[in-house]
Amino acid sequence: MRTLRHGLPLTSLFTGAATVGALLLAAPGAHAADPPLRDLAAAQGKVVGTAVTSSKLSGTYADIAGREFNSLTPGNAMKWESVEPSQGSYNWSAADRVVDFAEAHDQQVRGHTLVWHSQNPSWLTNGNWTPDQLRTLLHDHIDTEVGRYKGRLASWDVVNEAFNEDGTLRSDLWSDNLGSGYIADALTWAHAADPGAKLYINDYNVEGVNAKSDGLYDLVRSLKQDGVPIDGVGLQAHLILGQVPSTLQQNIQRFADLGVDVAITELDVRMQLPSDSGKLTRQAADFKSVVSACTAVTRCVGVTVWGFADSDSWIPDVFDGYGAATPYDGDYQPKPAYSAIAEALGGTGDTGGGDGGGDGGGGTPPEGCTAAYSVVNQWNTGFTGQVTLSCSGASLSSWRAHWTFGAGQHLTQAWNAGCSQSGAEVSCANASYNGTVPDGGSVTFGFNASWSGSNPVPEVTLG
Ligand code: G2I
Repeated sequence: MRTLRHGLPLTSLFTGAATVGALLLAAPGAHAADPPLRDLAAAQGKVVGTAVTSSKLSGTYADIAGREFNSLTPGNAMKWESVEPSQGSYNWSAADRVVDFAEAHDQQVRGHTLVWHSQNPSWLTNGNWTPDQLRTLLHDHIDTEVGRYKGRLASWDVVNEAFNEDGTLRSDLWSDNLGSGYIADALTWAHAADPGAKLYINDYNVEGVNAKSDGLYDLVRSLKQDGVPIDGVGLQAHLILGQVPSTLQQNIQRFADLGVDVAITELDVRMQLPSDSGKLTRQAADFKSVVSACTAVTRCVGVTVWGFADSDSWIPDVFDGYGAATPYDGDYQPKPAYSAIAEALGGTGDTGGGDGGGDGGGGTPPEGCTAAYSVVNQWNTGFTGQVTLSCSGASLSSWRAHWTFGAGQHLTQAWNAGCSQSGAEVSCANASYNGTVPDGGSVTFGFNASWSGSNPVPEVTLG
């Protein structure tokens, strides 16, 4: 089955439950390290997403993006200047890559963004258009882009950053030429192009109750009253260390009470560099309070971070002397903020020593220990599998499991084990926290893989 566009992938809910169940079965003394964030989030009925840079989707960056998140937002790839750099000439390659990657990893996509004052192509901003021409250009842009991805995106940030800090409408290309009605028009056109996508209006500095969020609130209320297709409000949440608004949850709740969903769409928490352990601890608390504010409100669908690693963040380029704003450092090691997100999503905050690789093992496996491979869920291009190691009358202290994929299947991610694939041969070793399979106990690890044609079940050998 495929990702449900309006909710969570059922597969994630299922694998989340399965993973947690497996951890409960772990050996006494092994600490209950958390499963990936996406499994924790799915078990809460929430989305945990990240903005991604399309060109970076390989290697460790791709491994983390696929393993930890159940939603992706293209950071730049779907903006007008990216998709139509010269008039009538489209380049979808970066955007397609994100959408393809998401589908291969059973992730939602949040489209970003259709109408904005920034990152528009110069042919558009330098043109001398009449209002009618501009309206047609905007309509055609929305129709073309939303239509291209019809049925594949969960949501769209249709209108981005439409407000001034005092809650009045921003003066820009759109409002200056088309009046305030451009917002309702954009939503209506997007809905016509993909009636299934959830349509959002998205802004920054609207996380707490303030003049700007009041302006947004009034607009959303009147759009709802007028029957304009608006489904949600995006609170970007580009925050400063120690400055999570105290009214965040109250603000989320008041939008929810208008009958729209709320998403935290671009969370980061910047600090003055260099970072130190005190700042990282404070940052973790900030991440935790934002995610907790979302989990506390039913209609808050989830939280997306604006880049998961400090090396992929916009902050140092724009705020001189600031950075370290994301949950992973520049070497892709999880920071305290990562554990804090896990905790807010119901986990223990124990990362189990990081990136999940096992550390060897081997030897002849004792008789009495067996491995059972099963396909937990399968969709048109991929599947989730799991392997359960069980011992009876014997035990394992560090283990490896091997199999051969018989029909071109290819591993894309694994959890609760470190796995690699060479040709058709897959080899998995225990993570740091689940190397022991006690007498009478079991350990389960899981993986996602691609398939086509057929997906036969291989035999797994231990040792
Ligand atoms: O500015 C932060 C975010 C605020 N809310 C809307 C988001 O769409 C916005 O994202 C950022 C991207 O993360 C940056 O990557 O938007 C920036 C532009 O406002 C993006 O920066 C631009 C650089 O300024 C350009 O020099 C660069 O060519 O990214 C471009 C593509 O890499």
